[in-house]
Amino acid sequence: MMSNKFPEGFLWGGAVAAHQLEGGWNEGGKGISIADVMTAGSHGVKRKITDGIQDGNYYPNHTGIDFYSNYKEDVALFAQMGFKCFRTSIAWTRIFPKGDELEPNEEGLKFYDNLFDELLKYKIEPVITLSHFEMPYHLVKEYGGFRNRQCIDFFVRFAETVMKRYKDKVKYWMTFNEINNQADFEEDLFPFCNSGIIFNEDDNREEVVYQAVHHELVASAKVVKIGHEINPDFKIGCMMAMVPIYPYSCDPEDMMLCEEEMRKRWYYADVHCRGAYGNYAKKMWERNGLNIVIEPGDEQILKEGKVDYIGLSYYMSAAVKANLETKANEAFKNFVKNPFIKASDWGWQIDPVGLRYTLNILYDRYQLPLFIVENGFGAIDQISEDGMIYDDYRITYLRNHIEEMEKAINLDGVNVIGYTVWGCIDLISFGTGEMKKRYGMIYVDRDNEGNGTLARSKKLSFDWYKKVIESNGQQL
Ligand code: P53
Repeated sequence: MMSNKFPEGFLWGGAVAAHQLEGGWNEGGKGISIADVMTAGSHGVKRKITDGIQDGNYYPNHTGIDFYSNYKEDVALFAQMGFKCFRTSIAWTRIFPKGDELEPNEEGLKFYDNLFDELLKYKIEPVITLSHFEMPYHLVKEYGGFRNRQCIDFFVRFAETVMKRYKDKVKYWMTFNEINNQADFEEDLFPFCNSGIIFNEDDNREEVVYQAVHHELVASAKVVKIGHEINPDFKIGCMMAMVPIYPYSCDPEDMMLCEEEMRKRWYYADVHCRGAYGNYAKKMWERNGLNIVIEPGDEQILKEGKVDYIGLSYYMSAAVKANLETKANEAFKNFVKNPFIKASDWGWQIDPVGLRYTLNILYDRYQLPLFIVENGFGAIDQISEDGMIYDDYRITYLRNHIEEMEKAINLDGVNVIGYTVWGCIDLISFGTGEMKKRYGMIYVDRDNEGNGTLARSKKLSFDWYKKVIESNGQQL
């Protein structure tokens, strides 16, 4: 057997986001977040964003899986699996319920004190995303979300407050989750969740989004700088949704299109990691006639706020083809099925080798430590007669991806510092709001309509992952 397959101290663990599991949406002084006005959808049926909370709608994130009251039991299960780290986010609305207050909500701060203490009790390192799709809804209604530059200050105040408060409890931070999702601005969901943007009919969507993105990149850079002043040991990262794009064929046009699609990821990562926009970004503004306001001093801020590592999610790859006659839709017009790989029930194309490829291109480009903070398999789980869930398909998915990550580390020399399984405990799907799209190694008794006891139980993957961690990745 090979030894030292994974570096010592490798951060194995699980990942979640506050709004997808906490529930307690109006408890402890919490304000309404953007996730609280999103209804449930399903594969092919979009979630609705309602104008405030309206009677007669089901809002799955209001209850989540009630981690808010159940966190001790859940953390104990994570500890049983041997987690070295646990990634979650801080609900901004627990700390600043409306977002524009000057003083934080002590009860919200206390909740995360308790959660982090509970994790640290088991030597589980908290890994914290500051904004995972949940800005205060008040900032959306009153300020227009991140299209408004004032949100930079609100975000910085929030970040500074929690970084000071938890400076001895949390070392790993990330600023904005999957900041690049909003590159698909034709969809309402992504700009809303990333930036709190609700479009008006006469908006130039592209300009509105890239302006908001600029504000977020400035806010992120400011927070990186301030964070390092609060505690020089902090590791502060960005977070990228890495769906690598392949050219459908060796047609040079396909290759060039692929390059252009990849810029929808590099655009963000370049600023986070290199401290400046890429050459192609400015050309894109020019060509598309976008007026992006960059205030004096912004470029300096970006330069001084480069991240320490890159957090990334990886679920699937995609392929593009030039000169397609029929286009899927505006946002994904050049996308085609990859005939070499299979897709999940939700159409996500499963591609473990794509993870090795992704780690390589990211590391080559930025030479920064990489942290895979999301990887996992959303599937419909069946409870067997003996009460067990035999999720061997999930084990296969995770094993295949971990094997490719191992190759990136040992064959390619990529510096990967950790790996957290997305939705280690079943939770509300972000994209569809469903419960039945499950990722967990821990089952939660709750269905799409909100029925169920919320009881927790272990799936087959629970003991499997425990062994993976115990053997530091040698036993897969
Ligand atoms: P759900 C698209 C592509 C890659 C990751 O997603 C994505 C998305 C958005 O659907 O989102 C991340 O729950 C996100 C999590 C989310 C997870 O992937 O739609 O950071 O909040 O739950 C899985 O199956």
